[in-house]
Amino acid sequence: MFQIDVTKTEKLSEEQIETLSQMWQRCAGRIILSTTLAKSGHPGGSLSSLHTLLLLYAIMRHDPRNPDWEDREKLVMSIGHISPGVYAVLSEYGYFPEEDFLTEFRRAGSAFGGHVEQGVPGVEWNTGNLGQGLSAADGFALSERLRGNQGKKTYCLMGDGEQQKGQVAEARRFATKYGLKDLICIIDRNHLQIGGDTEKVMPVRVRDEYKAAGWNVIYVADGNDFQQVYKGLRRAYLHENLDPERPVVIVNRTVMGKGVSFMENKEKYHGSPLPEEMARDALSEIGLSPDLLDEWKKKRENHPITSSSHSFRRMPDTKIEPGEPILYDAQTVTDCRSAYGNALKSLAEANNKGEQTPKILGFSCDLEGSVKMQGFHSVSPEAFFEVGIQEHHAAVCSAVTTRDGFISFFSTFGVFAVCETYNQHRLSDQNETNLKIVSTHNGLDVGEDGPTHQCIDYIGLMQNLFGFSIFMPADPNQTDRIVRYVACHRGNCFVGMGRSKMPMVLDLNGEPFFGKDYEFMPGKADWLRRGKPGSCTIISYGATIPYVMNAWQELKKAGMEVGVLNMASIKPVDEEAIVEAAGQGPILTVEDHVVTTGIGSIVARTLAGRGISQRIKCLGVRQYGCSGKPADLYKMNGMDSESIVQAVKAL
Ligand SMILES: Cc1ncc(C[n+]2csc(CCOP(=O)(O)OP(=O)(O)O)c2C)c(N)n1
Repeated sequence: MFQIDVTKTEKLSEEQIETLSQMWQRCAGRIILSTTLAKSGHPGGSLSSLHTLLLLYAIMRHDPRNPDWEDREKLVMSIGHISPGVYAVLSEYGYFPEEDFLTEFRRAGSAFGGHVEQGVPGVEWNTGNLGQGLSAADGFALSERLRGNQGKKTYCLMGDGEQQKGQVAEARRFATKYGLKDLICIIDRNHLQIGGDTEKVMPVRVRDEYKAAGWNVIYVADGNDFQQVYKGLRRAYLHENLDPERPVVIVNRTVMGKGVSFMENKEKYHGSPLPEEMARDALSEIGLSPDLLDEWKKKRENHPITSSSHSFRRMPDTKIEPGEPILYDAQTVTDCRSAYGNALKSLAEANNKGEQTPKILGFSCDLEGSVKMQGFHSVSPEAFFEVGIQEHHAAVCSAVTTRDGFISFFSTFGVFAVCETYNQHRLSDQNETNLKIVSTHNGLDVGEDGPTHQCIDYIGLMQNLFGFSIFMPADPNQTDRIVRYVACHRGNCFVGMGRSKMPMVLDLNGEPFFGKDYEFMPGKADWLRRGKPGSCTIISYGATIPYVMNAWQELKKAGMEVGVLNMASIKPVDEEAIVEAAGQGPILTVEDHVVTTGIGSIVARTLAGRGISQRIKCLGVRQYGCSGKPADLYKMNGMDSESIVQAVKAL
């Protein structure tokens, strides 16, 4: 494999340049072939950044025969659309045969997708949603720093149009604040994006912005010249005449479509392949046979898909000690977020304290006190990250660290943890991360802060993300057990809670329902109260449970013994319990959530899917809330205890 030792090689030799030029020729050919054969794709940026890509893999520590090698350095390809360039170079370095790429690019079921994905060996992070890559690189660089891997680099290749995204600024600041000095970012400054000249679409003073954020800035006047690009990379690697404590950005001035005269400096080729005739001309100009096109066309026609878009890199298994559960007694009245904070602190004590490298990380966005992360912070200061009001960055960065084996908790209010950052979670989910979103302040239960702060669509949104579980504890005891459960079990999950203090859920003997022997099980609902045969069942979760329990009491007084089913595990849901409830009698769902997209619809879908006919009434949020006491807001929406009683009586 072609490698250059930057510590020993001051400048490229003629021979090295010759080798690189030959590699360039083959890769440029693959870029043209793959996009023309697929009749789609992004050749322009692939060609403008090809010199950089070839040199990056020459200086990086990596092993194509073992893409999961623990000691490898990582490169995040923030501009996922230049997949033809990335696949061309990875195959050049021996990660897979060029045939796999050229015959499968953009075909259904193949790993060689239109934007880079981890299914392709050598790809570290799926991208495509511009602006998230630097956050991902920050996350990988942070993991290295936490492991004490001083000097081990993390690289990120970005576009210049991409610099317009606000999240890039968030990631920049984070890298400076947390001293990610081994992070090297390269910007492909071809001055073009889909809409044309970057300065016309939206001017960005790229170098000034990085400088202002405290980064070292290197400018390479010709980013399509191997010697110049190498010098820039070497200087960044060695921090030559640079602040050794700061990350480095290299701005490479390049040419879109470089190497094919009729593609150069044309924004059209950002995302358009060449028609076949022009592709033949391009191959000739590159110095390759134009016949290659027909040869590969034939091979592509006969080639079955052999790569798999789901063969992801292995993720380290981290053993987490659940610690001693905290039991809140029958008289305690507290909020679930305090129980979360206490559980997280106890997890830090059991897993981070005295360890050289912490296992559990915590990320907050200027709401440490409100989301109760202070305990975790005090026990484990090195594992706590105050990201500021930069939720998009926090969501991605925290998720990325989990790919390196950390168990990361990301906590903020529901509107920021879910609504603000939905697309970030979506991409992390596609990257099969292991993020624990613990979100406080959900629902009308937020109260006086009003509708901007009342997240009423957390289930509706999070249930769309295939890899996420959704858990909504009914009280502080259940919160404690759920938090410990999610810390110890792999998978993305959302744990949501309201804001208010609440009483413990008690059994008929007046003891905590989620007592000493309680263990949380996903997909298992809790019968808080069993109803008489033929009676109605109230299905609810989270902040409405105290209201439901009051209603149960009132109904009992009136001689009606209804069932109460707590659905703490919304996804996966306990279908059998729903079926059992429907077998008893009618169902009333009660939730602090938009009434059409929460548990009510899940129950209806479950029963309809099984062909079970039963009456369902759904109580929930029917319009944006307003400022006020949660109890008053519940009353306004017809979901307070009295309304629940009335609804049951009417069923
Ligand atoms: C968040 C987001 N918005 C829009 C797009 C659509 N898009 C794909 S590439 C691109 C332009 C990127 O420009 P640049 O970073 O300069 O890359 P280059 O054109 O040089 O390849 C846009 C707007 C996207 N992928 N992500």
